[in-house]
Amino acid sequence: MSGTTPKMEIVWMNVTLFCLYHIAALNGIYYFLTLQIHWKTFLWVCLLQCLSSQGITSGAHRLWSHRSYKATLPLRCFLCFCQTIAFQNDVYEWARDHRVHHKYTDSNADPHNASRGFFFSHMGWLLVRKHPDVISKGKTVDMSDLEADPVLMFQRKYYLILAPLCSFVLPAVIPWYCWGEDFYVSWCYATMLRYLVSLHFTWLVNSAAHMWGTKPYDRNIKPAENILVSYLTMGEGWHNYHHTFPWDYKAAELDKYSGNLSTAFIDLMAKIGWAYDLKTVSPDMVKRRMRRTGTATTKSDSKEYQQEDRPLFIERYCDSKNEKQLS
Ligand code: ST9
Ligand code: ZN
Ligand code: ZN
Repeated sequence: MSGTTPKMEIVWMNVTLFCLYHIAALNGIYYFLTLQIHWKTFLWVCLLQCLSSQGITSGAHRLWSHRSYKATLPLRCFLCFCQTIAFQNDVYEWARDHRVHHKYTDSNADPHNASRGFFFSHMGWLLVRKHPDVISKGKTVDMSDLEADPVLMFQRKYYLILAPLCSFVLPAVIPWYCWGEDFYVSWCYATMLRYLVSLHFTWLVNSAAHMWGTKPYDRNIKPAENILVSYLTMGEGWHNYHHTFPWDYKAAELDKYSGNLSTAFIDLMAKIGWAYDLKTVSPDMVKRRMRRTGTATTKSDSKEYQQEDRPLFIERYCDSKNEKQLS
């Protein structure tokens, strides 16, 4: 992989669109703070947020990018519909970028490389042409499983009609048509503010959760356990765990639903038989990995690690700096 960063080519169309979105969303905040939103519109936006979040977390992320569980056709159709409401690119493109992100994390081949700073990893990467390494390394990622799914191929084929309809038109038209919300208020609040909140929450996983938090599972990587991001994204901020064990459908070690509503959703789907073959990691494997590569948090942890795993550690990471952290 080349270590250099070529001159960035700004995509002015995207810069303009995102500026306009933010201006409309600020209007949405104004209408909200001045209590000009109908209570039914407020509930409508909560519903859309829940649906689109599940489309991203349980759908595009845990099901399609990582194959951490399997889903029946009705669940795949439902999640694909929810993911379309989120308007974060079609599932195929979303998962392709995400697989490259995991394979080449925080390098030039990572679409939202966090080594290039907070803004780039947050939203800057959507305002410039991709680094050539993203495209060349991305070609090495196998996408045949998604290409074989007719639900996803249908979404991809009609995405430019489906996404604006599900994410922009219907969210604004329904409050106006069904309970007489002012159309401009509905556009700014139910469409633009909802969309931008959901985008910024998602982007925080790529920016904040790659910069701030603890690293109990692997201290040698940037992704960290970020509680705030976890609560904002229904369980996607336990990012040190997720990058260490990406195949776990929980995307976190613990079974707690409070900071991980997407796990609750997948468990519910498993109860009714729509989700199956849920993959996870045994507590023993997690513990062994924590001792080997995690950040020892107590003195006894360090001692235990030194007795049991030290030779293995030295063999893997012969680095005096890392050893110091544990002594
Ligand atoms: C958005 C996505 O916001 C957010 C994703 C976040 C992921 C977070 C993950 C964290 C975990 C989950 C957290 C969930 C939390 C949810 C909580 C909710 C509350 N491999 O892209 P192009 C090739 S989207 C292989 O145009 P440019 C390919 O041949 C926001 N090949 O590159 C492609 O053609 P095609 C809305 C690749 O020209 C061709 O290159 N969307 C790969 O450099 C051209 O690709 C937007 O705003 C690859 N990875 O343009 C759209 N990539 O596709 C913004 C590309 O036909 N995007 N190729 O196969 C764009 O305008 C452009 O992509 C660009 C780059 C300007 C950014
Ligand atoms: Zn990540
Ligand atoms: Zn992931």
